[in-house]
Amino acid sequence: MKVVTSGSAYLDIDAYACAIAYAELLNLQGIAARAVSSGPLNASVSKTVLDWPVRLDDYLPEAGDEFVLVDVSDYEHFDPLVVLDRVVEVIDHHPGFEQFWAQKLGRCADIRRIGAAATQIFERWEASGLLAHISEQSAALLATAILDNTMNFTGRQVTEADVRAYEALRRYARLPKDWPERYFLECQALIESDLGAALAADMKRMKPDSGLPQVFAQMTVWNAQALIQQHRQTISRWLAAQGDDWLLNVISISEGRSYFLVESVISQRKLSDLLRVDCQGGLVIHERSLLRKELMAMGS
Ligand SMILES: [Mn+2]
Repeated sequence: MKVVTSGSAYLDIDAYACAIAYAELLNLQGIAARAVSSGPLNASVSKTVLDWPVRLDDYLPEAGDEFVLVDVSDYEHFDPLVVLDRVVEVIDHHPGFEQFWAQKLGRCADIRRIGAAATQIFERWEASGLLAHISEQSAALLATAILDNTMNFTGRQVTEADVRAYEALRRYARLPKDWPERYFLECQALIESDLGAALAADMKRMKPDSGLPQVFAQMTVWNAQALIQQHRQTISRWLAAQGDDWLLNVISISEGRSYFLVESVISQRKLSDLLRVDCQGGLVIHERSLLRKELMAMGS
């Protein structure tokens, strides 16, 4: 049996989609495969997505099984059920471990800078000649994974291949034209229903010499302006409880912008130095979306 699986901490929709859709392809090609994970799903696997009639397999690997890793290549962070020596294929878009896997697996390691691993799985389907037989659910999962991982094609790592894969998959999935907005608004509603949990899920403490506010939280939503208008007090109160030097970066997917919420004078001074902007008023709108890791690179 080939066990298609991913990371250990949680599965996002890219990992989830890749495992299910690749196992489906292997089975169609006559190779017995199961999509398996022992990790929890994160909020990117939205309620609507969970309602689609498709699931991970309830299967426990046995001695002799082989493993295929999707959307992960860091050997310290893959699912604990994986036996390293029995990994036969790796399909991933995170950098850092290309050399290790190239040496171990040669051409069976496909690690590329691309918007979503789902695009790589789409390419497998296409190359197999079986794309016309992909299930509506797998197509919908892969398409949604591409939307999510590329932030609706506004992210830094988007390629032509991602755009092409989405267009093809959207048709097989029969997704409505406004699916991106519907999907991301659903994710945003989930974030808004428990802001503390969402802030805690992506909050990092910066080193004192980083030039950045000590508490640096980040959130990705469809409409940052609406989120901040409605919830600014709740968010500020929650972050102020973490310390008096904090910053929140809200990435607004529909606009491709970043909204920085920064209310204490000390934090405002740090952000002013970094971005050369006036931070008085506590809200800075940056004309393009910036990721925390980009700001960290600017600070160091
Ligand atoms: Mn991914």
